[in-house]
Formats: sequence, structure tokens, C-alpha cells
Amino acid sequence: MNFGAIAQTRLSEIAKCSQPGGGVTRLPFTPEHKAALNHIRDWMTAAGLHQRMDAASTLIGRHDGPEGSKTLLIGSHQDSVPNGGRYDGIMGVVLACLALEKLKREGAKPACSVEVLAFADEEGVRFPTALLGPRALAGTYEKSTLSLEDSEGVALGTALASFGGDLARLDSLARAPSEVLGYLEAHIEQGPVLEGQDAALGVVTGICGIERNSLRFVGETGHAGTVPMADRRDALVAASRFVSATSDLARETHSIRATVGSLLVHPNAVNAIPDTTAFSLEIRSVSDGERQSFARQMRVFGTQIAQDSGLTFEMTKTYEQPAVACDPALSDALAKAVEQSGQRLVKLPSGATHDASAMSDLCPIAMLFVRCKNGLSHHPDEYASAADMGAAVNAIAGFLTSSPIRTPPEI
Ligand code: HGY
Ligand code: MN
Ligand code: MN
Repeated sequence: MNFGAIAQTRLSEIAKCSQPGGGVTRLPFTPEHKAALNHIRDWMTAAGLHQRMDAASTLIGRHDGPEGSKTLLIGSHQDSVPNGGRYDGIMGVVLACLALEKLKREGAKPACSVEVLAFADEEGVRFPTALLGPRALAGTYEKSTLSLEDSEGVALGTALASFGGDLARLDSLARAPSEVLGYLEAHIEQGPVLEGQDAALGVVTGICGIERNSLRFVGETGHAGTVPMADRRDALVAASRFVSATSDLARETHSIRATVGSLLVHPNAVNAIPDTTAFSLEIRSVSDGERQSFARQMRVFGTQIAQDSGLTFEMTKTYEQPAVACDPALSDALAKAVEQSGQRLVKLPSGATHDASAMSDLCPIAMLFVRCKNGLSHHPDEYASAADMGAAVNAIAGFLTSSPIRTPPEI
């Protein structure tokens, strides 16, 4: 069977579970999410998995391994960014199901129990938080996040409850680390490295840390035609100095990725001097130390700009995820499976964050990257080939039957 072609077809189908408009827009706890779950249930049925939905609305498909064996968790997220691609997240769910389906068709059995996980919300686009599903399994979610609201004023907890989640049982989702072998996530690379090295697959060495800040410059508005330039306290001029300095400083480092992704101007009128700018600053790095030092430098710089031009400046951290290393033993087993499936081995860090970032608080993690055309992601033209996804199915199937994850029942 051509599992790569089946993956491609399934991903085209589930991409239709999207808000109208270009690309895929599938946010958590929405009708699009509900429709997507029907497809995922079909994939899990074809793989012979028992299915259930947990209290965080993670859809789980389980294969029971030998009596007393530990469980390998494998999956990714069903949600997308607005106007996103058809592979980010959901690819990891379909490839996991197809690897188990392949084993089932070949009469082979995974070396342990396996659970495929389709997490509801990794992107953190609808709510100013993310990863409730994996954090609930790791026992690290914070109740306070349930009151965070989306742009319509709907709280995360309300959306989860009306979707079928159970707030009262979130605490009971935490898994016992002793029962979990590890977590494997297959994901489109979202970058150009594998394509640059002409490799279909890559084994991830570590996942970058990330922090998000909200910033404000406040000056004074006035008539665009009458206030002399020297007398202005223009919040947009201050913000533009800050934004270009952010990019210049990040370019001087080798590990920092800094992005001002959203910016609001008030009063946003062609003939009025902006008195307020409110904007985001996201900073990523595989080194938490470098990320924190960069944030400190930008805070000092923003304060200086404000002092020089008579404005006020605020910078508040709103979100943070530490960098995490992939587990060497699990990654070695994955690397062997990649090579035994006939693929060249490439190892690389991940500049994107993933569900695996949160799962690392529960268990060892490993990630498999699939080549991404032109490194394009969070974009309608995101693309992975059927051949590369077929190679990933083979490597995952090999990993699931490999000896390092065989857990003979505890004596
Ligand atoms: O932002 C990220 O890195 C991920 O796609 N949520
Ligand atoms: Mn993703
Ligand atoms: Mn993403």
C-alpha cells in the first residue's frame, strides 16, 4: 500500500474542515475542530485503535501492547494558524495512525502499548495560551488559563466545556511517568534544512524556548499639520525605532529569532500624531539564557527610547516556554529506524515549538521532521510530498517495533 499517498489524500480531506477563506483555519473547540475529529476517528478505526476523548478534548486512539507493557504516546495537534497549511500538526496524527495501520496490515505488533493523541490546541491563536492537552497529561496545566478569553470574550474553560470537555476532570488526566515510555511527534519541518540537505526525514535534537511580550509606547496625539516635528511625542516613531533595533540586534546573534508580529496604532488617523502603539515581541532561542538576555537588552533599549522622546514604555511578558532537549536514547532508536528504513540521517534543532515541548515535563521526547517544500509553513502553500510522508510512515513503524521500546512486563 502507498501510505504516503493515503496520507496526502487524508490531509487534503481534513483540510476542508476549515473556516472559509484561503489556506486552513481550524481553531480549537470550533465546528471545524468537531468535523476534523470525525476524520481522525476514521483513521484510528482503520488502525484498529480503541478511541476515547479525554477531559481536555484530546482524542486518543489506543493499541494495547503485551500485558503490563508501558505506553508510547505519539501524536500532534489538530489545530492550525489562521490561513495556515494542511500539514502543520495534523500530519503527526495521520502518520501515527498510518504507521499503526501498516503494522496491522502486515500482522506485526508494536513492541509496547501505543496511544495516538490528537491535541486540540497547540498554536495558541484563539486564546492567549496553548498546550492545555499535553500540559494536562503532564500535570502542568494552570487552572488560571481556563479563564483566558478569545477575541469574542469566550473563556477557554467555557469553550472547552461546551465542546464536550470536563473541567472537573482535568486534574485527573495527569499520567504516571512510570507508565509512559515516551512521546514521539512527527511534524513537517517548517524550515529549509532538510530540503537544503536533500533529506526526506530529520531527527530533532531539541526544541527552542519561546517567550511572548506585550509592549506599549504612550506619547501625545496632536494635529499632523500644526505640531512642529521637534515638539512631538510620537508613539509610532518610537515603536518603529524599537522594531528595527530588535531585528538588527537579533541578526547579530546566531540563535535568537525575534518577531514583532502584531502592532496597533491609536488613534490610527491619517492626520493625527499616534499617541499609543501596542505591539507584541516574540523571542525564540534554543538557549534560554540567550533569550532572557536579549529580552533584557530590548527592555533597556525601549526604556531609553521613551526617556529620549518623552514617552512612557511598558514591556510585559505574557507567555514563556523553556527550551527542551530531545531524549538521547529515544532519539537514537528513532535515528536507527530512519536509517533502517533506507533514509539518510540528518539531525537538527527545531525553531518551532510543539506539543512535545509540554510533553517533555511528563516523559522523554523524540521528534521526527518531514521535509518541507521551500521551508514554507504557517502558509497556505505549505507542502510535504507523499514520498516523504511514506518514508516517515516506514520509519515510525520501524521505531514502534524496535527493541529499545520493547518493555517486557515488569517482573
Ligand atoms: O509557534 C510555533 O512555533 C508553533 O507553530 N505553534
Ligand atoms: Mn505545529
Ligand atoms: Mn504551527
